[in-house]
Amino acid sequence: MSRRVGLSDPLTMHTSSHAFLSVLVAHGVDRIFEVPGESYIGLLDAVADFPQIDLVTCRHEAGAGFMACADGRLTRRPGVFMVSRGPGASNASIAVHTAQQDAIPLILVVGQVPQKDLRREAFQEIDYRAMFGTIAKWVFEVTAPEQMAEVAYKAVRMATSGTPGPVVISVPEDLQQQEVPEVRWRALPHDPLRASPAGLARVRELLHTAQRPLIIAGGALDVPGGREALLAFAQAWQIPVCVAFRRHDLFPNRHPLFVGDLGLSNPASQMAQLHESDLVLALGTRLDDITSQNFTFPRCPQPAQPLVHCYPDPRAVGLHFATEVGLPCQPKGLVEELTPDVDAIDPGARAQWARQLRATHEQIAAWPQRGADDGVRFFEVVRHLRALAPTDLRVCLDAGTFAAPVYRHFGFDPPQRLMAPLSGAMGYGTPAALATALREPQHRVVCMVGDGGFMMTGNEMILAVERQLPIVFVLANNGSYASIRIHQDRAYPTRHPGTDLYNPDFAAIARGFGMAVDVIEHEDAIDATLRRALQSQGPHFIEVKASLRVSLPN
Ligand SMILES: Cc1ncc(C[n+]2csc(CCOP(=O)(O)OP(=O)(O)O)c2C)c(N)n1
Repeated sequence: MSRRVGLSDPLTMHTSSHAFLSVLVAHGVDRIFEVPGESYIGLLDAVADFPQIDLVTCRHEAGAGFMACADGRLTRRPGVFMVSRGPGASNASIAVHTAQQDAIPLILVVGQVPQKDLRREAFQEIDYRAMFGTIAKWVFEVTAPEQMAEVAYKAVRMATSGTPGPVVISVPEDLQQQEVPEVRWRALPHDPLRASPAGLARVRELLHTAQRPLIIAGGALDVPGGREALLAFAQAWQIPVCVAFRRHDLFPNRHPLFVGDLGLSNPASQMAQLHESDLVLALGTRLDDITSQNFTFPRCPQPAQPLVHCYPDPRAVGLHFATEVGLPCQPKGLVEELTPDVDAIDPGARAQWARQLRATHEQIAAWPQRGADDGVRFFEVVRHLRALAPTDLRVCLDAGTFAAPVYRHFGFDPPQRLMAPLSGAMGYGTPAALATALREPQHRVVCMVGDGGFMMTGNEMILAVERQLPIVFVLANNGSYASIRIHQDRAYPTRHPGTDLYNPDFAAIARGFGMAVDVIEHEDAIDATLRRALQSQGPHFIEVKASLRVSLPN
């Protein structure tokens, strides 16, 4: 029978919370984001006994969750965040959804009402299995203190295996501080999933005969060495590469074989060309609706050309599309095995196909010329940033139309990185930048956010001041939820209720936070301001008085 540990017990006591945290630490967890709540002060108290855990106190559970999402994406270990029951968990749900859509390993720990009150609709009670049932990979409510170590172990395993994703652990407050036996559990990394010899042989055959092959590169290639392996493979076989939705940083965008991204606004003429492909190699992508252009490319369910689909989760391979070869394995290992020592084909044969796709991409990616008289054209800010960008820049984006020029024109070249939510969640950008700067202090981080998204989680920016993180925050202030206004202008052109924004003095807010601040009101100030900000030792906030008209349809 377990015993509750009280305040007078010696600190050496090993509690259920210690057991839980020990297992997380053994699996590499070294940072936890949190907004405190009385429902989990037992767990929170135990964190103080783990000096190797950096406890990051946040201002809103969505902010904490987005930070954990970004951290999980960068480390490929579960990002961990802790929140209070009911209201805290409700605020946290946006991050659970983002982790699911973005395939990010994430562990959300929620304090729960005491066991004796469960299912009596006690104060702030929620049944988390029902609440998160469809957006989390696994939801578990602890029923005995001895389970805590096992639960932590399974949470790591569930979050990181197959398609990575979110796990939710609910811990009743009376189960957090019981004495339990010490645990020393750690699973060593599993063997990577490999393709079968028959599968490899079949793909080689297809590679040799195809005349217009195309690679669609997805997030499962975002592993150490994944980008290099993809580049070597594409070059050896002379295959053009398209990146999946918001995965621009997987392949050097300046490379002649880079032919664009599959996103929200691919022109019909470009898609018509891509449909001409006679072999599609979908490597490390789940072929989601946006990447597959609403399940039209490849054609669903029977593609017009042979489809090779490789993803390290058997449930995702060929889920929507009939495959010629389905490979439930690591795409990095696959392309390594398929990359011969010498060039495999005569580059001349496929050059015409690649040149044609590349020319179309270059047209689409050319910087726009559109004029505007109602403020700074935000694409000019993006263009200057591109010119000044360090080779290892991290660009963290919120959701909004201000980000469109980044996706379309910026042109990432690894090791530059793009951190953007596949879920399209507003409020992601600022917390993601903070988590990125904490995890990768050696790299320069720029956050771009709209006036709408900034008012959702911009408050988390105080962490950059507290820890002196040299992040450049660029706020596009166009006085509107412009992305939605664009939709209104197309569907209901005569009016646009609900999308105008009455804004505060953002510069004054940032100054109040204790940051260096600049306001860009004219385009001739962009270059000097960005240069100054990129040199800054601490956080730097730039408000751009942005044109609204330039983003709206003509
Ligand atoms: C949390 C959340 N709420 C609502 C939306 C729908 N939405 C997508 S973009 C957008 C407007 C973004 O406005 P802003 O941040 O000002 O950027 P802009 O589009 O003006 O550049 C909205 C409301 C969303 N994606 N996420």
